[in-house]
Order: sequence, then C-alpha cells, then structure tokens
Amino acid sequence: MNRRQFAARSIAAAAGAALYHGQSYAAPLFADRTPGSVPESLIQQARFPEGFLWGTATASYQVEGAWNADGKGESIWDRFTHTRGKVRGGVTGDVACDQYHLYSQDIALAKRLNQKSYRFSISWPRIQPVGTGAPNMKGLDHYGRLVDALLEAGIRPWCTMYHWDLPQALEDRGGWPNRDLAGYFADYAGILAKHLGDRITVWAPFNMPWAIAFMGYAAGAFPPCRTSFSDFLKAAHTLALAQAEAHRAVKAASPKATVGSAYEMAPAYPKTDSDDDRAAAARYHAMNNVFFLEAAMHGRYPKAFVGEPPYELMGFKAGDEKLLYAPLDWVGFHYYTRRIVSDASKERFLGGGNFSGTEIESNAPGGRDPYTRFRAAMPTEGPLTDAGLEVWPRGMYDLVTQISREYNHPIIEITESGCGYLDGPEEEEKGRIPDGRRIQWYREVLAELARAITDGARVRAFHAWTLLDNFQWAEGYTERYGLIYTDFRNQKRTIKDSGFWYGRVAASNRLNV
Ligand code: IFM
Repeated sequence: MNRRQFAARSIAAAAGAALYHGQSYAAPLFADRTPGSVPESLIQQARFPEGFLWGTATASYQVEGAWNADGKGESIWDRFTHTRGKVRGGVTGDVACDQYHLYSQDIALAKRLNQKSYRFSISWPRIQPVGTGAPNMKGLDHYGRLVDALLEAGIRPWCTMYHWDLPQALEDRGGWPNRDLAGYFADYAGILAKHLGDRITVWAPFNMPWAIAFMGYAAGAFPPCRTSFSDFLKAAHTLALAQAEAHRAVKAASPKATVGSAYEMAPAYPKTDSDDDRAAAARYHAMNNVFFLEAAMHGRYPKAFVGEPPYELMGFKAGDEKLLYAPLDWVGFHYYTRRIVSDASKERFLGGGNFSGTEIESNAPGGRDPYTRFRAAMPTEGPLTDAGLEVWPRGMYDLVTQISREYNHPIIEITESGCGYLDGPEEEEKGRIPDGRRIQWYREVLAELARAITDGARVRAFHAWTLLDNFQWAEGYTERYGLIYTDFRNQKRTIKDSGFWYGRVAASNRLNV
C-alpha cells in the first residue's frame, strides 16, 4: 500500500477504542473476532425508536465546488489540490458535485429519501476569506439559503463548522500549531451562530480533530503536509482549546444552540491478551477516540502517552484545563471499521515509519510516534470494501456501548458511517445501480446499532456517509461512498439501490424493507 492509500484508509479508520471495563479489558471481545456477518435474524428483528433521526453527511470541500466564487478565499485544500502530484489522477475539488449551485436539487433528493437530518460543513474561507476579520456576506447568504431549503424540506440542518478547509492565510500564519488559531476559530464560530443560529441548533466545531492534527502535521499526508511530531502535539492542543472556545462563542451568540462533536472513532482490540498490548490499545483509544472528548467533558487529556503528557511540547499553559472544559450537549462520532493494536514502547523509536503497508505504525520500529508508542493495524479477517476498509459490523456495537459506559450514557449521534463501493449504472438494468454490497454493509452495521440501543445506548441519529459520491480527498474521485451516484462529467445524480433502501429504512425504522 502506498502513502496515499494509507492516508485514505486512515481517515475513515482513523481511531480505535480500547475495549475495557474500568481498568481491565473485555477479553471475550478479543476472543470473539470471528470474521463474518451478523445473523439475519438480528437484522430482521432490528427496530429503531420513534422519531429516530435518519440522515446523511457531507463536507464543504468534498461537494461544493465553486472554489473561488462570491469572494471565497483560498483554503489549504485548494492549495494542495492545485499542486501537481498530490491527488490521485491530478483532480481537484474546484467543481466536485457543484453543490454550491445545485443544493436545492440535492435537498430535494434527500427529502425523497425521507431524510430528517443533513450534516453539512461550512467553508471557513467562504465566511472569512483570510480567516479573520469581517464576514463575507455572500458566503453567509449562501448558507442561509441552504439552511432555509433544508428547513422547508423538513430536514434538520446540522452544521460542522470545520471539515478541513482551513483558510490558507491562517496556515501561512503557522496553522493549527499556532495557538492564536483557537481565538480566530472562536470568532468565526461566533459569526456563524450570530447569523445562522436562529435556524441551526445543532453544531459541532470540528470533523475528526485527531486527523486534522496527525494527518496534516505528523504524517504529512494531508495539507499542510508537515512531518513534525511536536507540531502535531501543538496542533492537537490548539484544536482542543478551539473546540471549547467555539463552544462558548456559539452559546453566547445563540441561546438555542446545542454543541456536540464529530469525532473519528473505531473500536481497537489488543493484538494479544498481554498487559502491554492491552495498555497500548488503551492509549490508542485515548489518543484517537476520546482525546478531545475527554478535554471537553473533564478539562483534561486522557492517558494517551507513555508516561506523562508532553505538556511543554504541546504548548500547555497553566490554567488551560479550565479553558478546555466545555461539556458537550451530546456526543457525535463516526464508525467505519476497527483496529488491532499492539505495544511498541520497548523498541527504539526510529522515526515514524515509511508510510507504506496497511499502517504507518505497522512497520515503524518503535511505533507510530514517539509519545503514544503503539502500532495499530487494520485487520483483514473480514471482507474489504472497494475502498480497502475491513467490514466489521460488530465494531459499531462495541464502540457505542463503550462510549455510553465511559461517558455516563450521553445522547449519541452517529455522525458518519458508510462504505466505499464502486458500483455504477448498469446498461442492461437501464441505468439502475444495484449496489447490493452497500445495502448489506448498512444492514449489518445498523443491526448492531439497533442492538446497542436495545441495550441502553441513547442514540438519537445516524448519518450515512454520504448523500452522493464526491471528492474523496487525496484519492480524488476514485472512491464512491454515496447513496446517490454522481456522474462527474455532467453532474447527473442517480439514486442507487442503497439510496432507495435507506429511504425505506428511514420511513419505517426497520431494516427488513
Ligand atoms: O470522506 C471522508 C470524510 O470526509 C471524513 N470521514 C471519512 C470519509 C470517508 O473516507
């Protein structure tokens, strides 16, 4: 696997929950790694509560296009995709799904599929072209129209304030390792809440903050492509501060606001039953899953590091614990796949790996980075999707029940979950898209979610990733996660079989449809 494939797999699989009860792990989970599917009876019996919010998720850079329209500034993803050799096929998100112009049509499609929630992100450089200063009213008006159209369609607007498209001007000022960005981000969040907070009540500051910090500043796989572990730590701390500052800014500007999250998470299982591997899996859970959740809920970082957190390197100042504290109203996280984690703390750390293999950390002596010291591999016992992720439905149950347990049964929203399969229109089917593998993926993962709800998890929403095939970051247009097929030559949308199926699920709260 090359560096790019690693990056693509990592963003979807980026994280893992070490499965333990209190201090000791649930050994049966390790023993129970039988590949294979969920019993059909579980799928047939699955029921979701009345009022459950079925939705889809998207992200500004992946769908909007219109990269320089109406006063928008340059983002780091514009700069990255405009640099030769960065994206598979040399493509860009300049047009993507052109949703900036076609949003009414896409919302009509979501309504046709009985959707009740739409998670979208706002592009910071549309609102503040250089990341600071007075808002660009044309950008705000665009999102105002989008939100109005959603409300008109009976769909809840769900806003991610940042899904990776940092204004390039702020990267030029040091990017996320620069602590000042926490304040700039809070200003931006306040602007959004002031102008849109009368209609949006559900907000999350960041999509996948760990990936922002690690993939951008340590792995160098995403813009700004830096490879400095201390920059990664600093970026992580700024993001945690920014999350809390934005939370306060949104609440101050909009009394109706509720603030949660859109964290990447995946259950992590220790590779062996050894104490070392169990401890490594716990560090993985702390770093990749709950680092920002713990910061918000308790004003502290979890035990992600071998030894004490490297506070100095992170730029942690006295009193920061108070700034980090901003308890979430509900907890949002993604589920795609799982991780198998092993300890690397007894080896000499030799520099972070070569970015080949299933995981950077799999072939890096000493682990993924000098501080967390674990390897996390993506197993291949289950079948793989076309996008290369292992299908492991049981992980949804394990993850949801673990977070419920650890955080005192919060309200949970699944902010993303989905699979990349390349099925397209079939001529002999008159253009129909029979993507049965995607339907089966959702049937099984959702059956496991229903089981977690039956067992007491307070899950109120599920957002499929994604409404329509879109720009898949460094993989360009070579992966398709949509319930709707996008023909990028002419922007024609075709609902896949999975889209029709998901629409029936949304109408009936059951999976045997
Ligand atoms: O497309 C991405 C999305 O932007 C973030 N989560 C994972 C998805 C699939 O890789």
